[in-house]
Amino acid sequence: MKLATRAKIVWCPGCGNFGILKAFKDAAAELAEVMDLKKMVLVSGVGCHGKIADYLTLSSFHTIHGRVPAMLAGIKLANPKLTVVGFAGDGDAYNEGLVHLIHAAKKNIDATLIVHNNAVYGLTTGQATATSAKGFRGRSTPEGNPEEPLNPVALMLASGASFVARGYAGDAKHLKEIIKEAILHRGFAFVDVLQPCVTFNNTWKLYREKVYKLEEPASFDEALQLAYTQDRIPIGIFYREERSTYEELVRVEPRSADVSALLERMK
Ligand SMILES: Cc1ncc(C[n+]2csc(CCOP(=O)(O)OP(=O)(O)O)c2C)c(N)n1
Ligand code: SF4
Ligand SMILES: [Mg+2]
Repeated sequence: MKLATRAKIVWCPGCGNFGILKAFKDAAAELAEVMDLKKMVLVSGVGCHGKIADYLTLSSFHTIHGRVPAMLAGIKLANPKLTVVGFAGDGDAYNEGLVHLIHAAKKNIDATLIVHNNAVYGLTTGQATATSAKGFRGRSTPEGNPEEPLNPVALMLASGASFVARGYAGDAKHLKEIIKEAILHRGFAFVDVLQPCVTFNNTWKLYREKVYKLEEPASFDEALQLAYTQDRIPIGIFYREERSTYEELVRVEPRSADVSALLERMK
């Protein structure tokens, strides 16, 4: 299946989003051997990251700012047979829509969420987000960001996500493997991706120096400890567990009889 659309890619040259697009495309191409990509639905949020859905031929829904996790939950509840994958920005997921993110993890919605974490509001030209570094100078913080950044991996572990990972846009091969595992995971799979924004928060050098790959940790406590690693930045799968998904607990059944009756009435 051809995955690239004819849409012109409008991201700035050198943007980390290119690595995420490549990793996802390669993951989807490999997953096509074991699943029907026509039953995959993508959801993207508002921001530079949101354009990713325009560059992929898969079914997609471009939702409003911060609501990617809520859309994933709604789509999965309406039709549990679909595989749902969301792309959100850090401003989108960790500021505007943080409550939706926490509850999707808590409920263990069977969905994957990939967060393009460039630690800046990119599309609106460089304001600080929840993950911006202390001291970050941008449009809303000309004197330097006074806050400490949020730790998304620790937050998702504490919120109950059953798969928690961090990838790096500069290592598309490694990220592809994480994305494949996340999509195959049954339950809420969260992937925070370190994504340099060359225009408003160029972190390529920092990540090149600090990122290292993890062995998969054995326990929740170990994962939490790793989430707080200082000085270096671990990437890989921090934690995964098997537990009932929200859809299973609320017993959503495809209501085929009702749908047939409805279609009959519409004739
Ligand atoms: C409810 C709402 N608030 C604010 C905006 C304005 N807005 C559009 S894009 C954007 C920044 C998006 O930043 P992020 O989610 O980090 O994505 P990025 O552009 O960095 O990929 C904002 C604040 C909006 N469209 N809707
Ligand atoms: S502004 Fe930043 S995030 Fe947006 S396309 Fe350009 S480099 Fe990428
Ligand atoms: Mg951003």
